[in-house]
Amino acid sequence: MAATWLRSIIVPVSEAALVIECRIDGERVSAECGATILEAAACAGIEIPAICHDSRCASTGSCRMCLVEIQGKEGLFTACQTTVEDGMWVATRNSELDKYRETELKWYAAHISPAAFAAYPDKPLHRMMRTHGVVPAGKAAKPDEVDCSMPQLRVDMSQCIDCLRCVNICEQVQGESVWHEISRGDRSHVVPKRGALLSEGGCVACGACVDSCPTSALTDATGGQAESWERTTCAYCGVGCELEYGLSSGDIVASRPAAGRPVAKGHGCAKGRYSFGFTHSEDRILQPQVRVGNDWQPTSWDKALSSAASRLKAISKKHGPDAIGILASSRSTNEDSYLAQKFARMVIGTNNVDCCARVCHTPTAAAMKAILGAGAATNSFDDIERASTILVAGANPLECHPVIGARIRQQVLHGGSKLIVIDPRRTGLAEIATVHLALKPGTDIALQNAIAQVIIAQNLHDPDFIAARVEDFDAYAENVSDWTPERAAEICEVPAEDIRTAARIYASEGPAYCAHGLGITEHVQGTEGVMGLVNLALITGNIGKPGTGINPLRGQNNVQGTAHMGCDPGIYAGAQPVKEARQAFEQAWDAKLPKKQGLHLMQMMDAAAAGKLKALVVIGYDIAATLANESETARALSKIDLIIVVDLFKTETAERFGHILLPAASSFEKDGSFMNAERRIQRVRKLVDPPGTARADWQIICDLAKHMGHQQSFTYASPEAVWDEIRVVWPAAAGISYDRLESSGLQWPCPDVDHPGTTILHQKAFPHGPRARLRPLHFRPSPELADKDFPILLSTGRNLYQFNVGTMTRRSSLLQLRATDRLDISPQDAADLGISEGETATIKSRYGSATLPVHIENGIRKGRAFTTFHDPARHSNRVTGPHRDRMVGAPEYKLTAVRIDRNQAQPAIDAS
Ligand SMILES: Nc1nc2c(c(=O)[nH]1)N[C@H]1C(S)=C(S)[C@@H](COP(=O)(O)OP(=O)(O)OC[C@H]3O[C@@H](n4cnc5c(=O)[nH]c(N)nc54)[C@H](O)[C@@H]3O)O[C@H]1N2
Ligand SMILES: Nc1nc2c(c(=O)[nH]1)N[C@H]1C(S)=C(S)[C@@H](COP(=O)(O)OP(=O)(O)OC[C@H]3O[C@@H](n4cnc5c(=O)[nH]c(N)nc54)[C@H](O)[C@@H]3O)O[C@H]1N2
Ligand SMILES: [Mo]
Repeated sequence: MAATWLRSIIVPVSEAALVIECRIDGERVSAECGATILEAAACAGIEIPAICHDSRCASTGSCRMCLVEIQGKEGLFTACQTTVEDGMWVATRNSELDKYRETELKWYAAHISPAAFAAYPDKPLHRMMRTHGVVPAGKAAKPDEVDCSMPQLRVDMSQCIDCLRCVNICEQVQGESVWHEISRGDRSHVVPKRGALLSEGGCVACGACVDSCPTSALTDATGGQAESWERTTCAYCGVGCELEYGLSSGDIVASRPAAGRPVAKGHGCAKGRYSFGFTHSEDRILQPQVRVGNDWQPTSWDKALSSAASRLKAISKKHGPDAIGILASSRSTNEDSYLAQKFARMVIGTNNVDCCARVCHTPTAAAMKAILGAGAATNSFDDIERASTILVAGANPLECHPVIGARIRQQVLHGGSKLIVIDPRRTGLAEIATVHLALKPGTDIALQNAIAQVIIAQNLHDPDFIAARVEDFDAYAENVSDWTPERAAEICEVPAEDIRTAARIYASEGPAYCAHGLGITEHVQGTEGVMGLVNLALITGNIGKPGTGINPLRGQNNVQGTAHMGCDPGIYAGAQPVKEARQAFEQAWDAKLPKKQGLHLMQMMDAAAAGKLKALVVIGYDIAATLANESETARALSKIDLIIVVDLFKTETAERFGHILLPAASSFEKDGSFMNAERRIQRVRKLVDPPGTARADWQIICDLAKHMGHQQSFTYASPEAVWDEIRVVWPAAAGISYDRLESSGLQWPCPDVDHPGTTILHQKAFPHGPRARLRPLHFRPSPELADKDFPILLSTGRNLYQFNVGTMTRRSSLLQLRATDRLDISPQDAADLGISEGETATIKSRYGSATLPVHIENGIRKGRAFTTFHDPARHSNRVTGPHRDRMVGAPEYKLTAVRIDRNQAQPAIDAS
């Protein structure tokens, strides 16, 4: 059974369709079968006062404010807990109930100070008091009684009425259980666990308790009073949460989760809730700039665009169009990205176009396309709650996709699902896993082969599914037959018995949902690692059904969309191969399009290093800071004659290597759409004007195209006009109109306007036919080996509070929660190296070095280390190396052999 938070929303469609009729306060009300009186009344616009109730949590009925009368039944009933029945007559008000509520409200009002009442007029209890004419009569806290230990949350327990909504939502939605109820004197109190301060209680700044709290006991510490609220899609990761942003005087001042939306279901995370401040950061680029010597000079749009256009034309004339590359931004909209690849192909005349998907999930797209025929998640996030087993491979959703992490955790803790985690580190989900396979980095193929060996040897595969939907099973079975768990155990450094247990659970306790991340893809066998997961799903029948599938947790807000729009050298919009769809696009765009195979991002870097790439347009992507092997990237970039950067900020790439800088609008400052990790297209809405003269990417691309002589094909009235062109060239999105997106997102394929969208792919067949062909895989270790000079295997990734190179999150209060990158090492290595917590150490690889503060982490094994790349000043990528996925070129960020040296300059800090 799904957690309460999700249960109400993820009901089977057939049940939800049953409608009953009742009367509430004399009004005829239709409600869904199973709805409570409170919900039925709310549908009819009748508000029943309720203080302890939050629809995301189980109802406790403890405040008893929502008591109602039911005709023909003795006594009073809590509306939040009583299910409405067909023909039921309910009275929510009468003089007795009104009087009772007023008395109760007065009791609550005795805790509310007049100042707090005035300062937070929208808090539910305050609104209720105003409606019922009850005045505040409590005391305000003394300043030292207010807990501001978390920079995002203000805790003033003088205003707490012990409704326990914070306790419930933290436990039942976020799953962190930070808040606890204790008895003190004659009253119970709510306190953070472990310490007196919230920051000591494990708070992750998701803001759910603030959102739920009916008084001003818990409020946002940052931001201000909103005059209005607007809904849009979050600017950070590929989950695609919808949030509402509070606006005041043309600025964003607050944020809250949007209630009842399909992805986040009323939840959010630290970044969506508290990291919007970058929009009005003082160092936003407000005007185009050109480099003159070592300096940057502001210039007009016209001059900057004219200069960019004439220099691009000159380079193309002299060196040919393939001396130019375009990198699109996965932070931009589908509309922006569609135009970026149209610009590359039609205006420049090259297929050299790519985006950051190259470095994260292009291996996924390639592997899934090769076997299943579509390079995107097979299922939906709602399948998490339908799964009996969840396999999380090389992903850390509690930090990188926090709302999905929270849903997985709820499903495991309260929904009864088993959890298998494959990750070298003990991540938050690994802590609650049924089995945690803490493998040696880079050995997933060996592990997957052993899991398959157990499944087949123990006859746990699905013969019916294999017969109907799978090809080449015998060759596959033959290939894994000698991959005994004992053989893999030695390579992967995990117990053979755990491999057997994981295999048994995945194969026999289905439906099994697989979510994977960069721990699989960012390796020399990255594409094969995803193929390995697809193989396992196919032999166990975990494809094309509810609660199953292969579901990449895509990285940036629109990385799925940007690549799918054709920002990849091999495909046009709709992931249609250049080889097959060129003529169709030539017709649609009325232009001759390049045939030559384009360069992908890493090949562009190679071409630049060889002096062959002469110009690069970089839209919203800080390659200088984020590509692996930073010194090689620098060498390549410094050889490019013209680098045009389109960004919100002067990134490392712009600062060190750029020639023209064009100021872009953020997603809060433009209209458009994003595509999330489950193929859902959602609207992005302009909330505020861009600062200075900044423009939306789609406008910048059109302006540049016009300066290059392409007036007609780059004239659009709005992003909607661009989207309507996309719907024409990409038939699977034809049914997704902006009008339909107004109410809710839609998952492609959605070929016509009456189509509901597709939640599960491959239910009856694959795009290429009824069967998918298994891929036998051979484990070939990375050339990046540990030896006596470089004995520790470093992996790099992320933490909850910062996003990628921190360009946006470092310009928010989240910086206070994680100011810099740190090097996590095992207690054993710390002892061997004589390094204490907080000391700085130098990590040195065969490619470069970086200096970082050390954190001793119990979840890391001896011989392994982990760091992030969120602080550009730390240059973590000086350490990462040159190896790439053998099929699509993604860098091997997840494995570098290093030496760690205690920094001699720093005196040791006594860790005790
Ligand atoms: N807070 C936050 N959220 C983010 C981002 C961010 O920077 N910060 N970035 C976004 C982006 S662009 C992306 S692509 C996603 C990435 O999301 P994830 O893929 O979840 O993130 P990572 O931390 O890079 O790596 C995931 C896990 O892979 C494990 N791992 C390392 N090596 C191996 C291995 O050999 N095998 C296996 N099985 N596991 C291994 C690591 O220990 C780590 O826990 O996150 C997105 N969301
Ligand atoms: N060591 C190590 N390095 C890694 C990784 C790793 O795991 N380890 N992961 C890699 C991965 S998966 C990724 S995706 C990359 C991420 O690398 P980047 O994509 O460079 O990271 P972001 O910080 O997300 O930067 C996005 C840029 O887009 C800009 N921006 C935001 N919105 C818009 C917009 O609407 N328009 C325009 N024009 N610009 C906008 C921001 O200001 C910012 O400069 O890092 C990679 N680097
Ligand atoms: Mo990414």
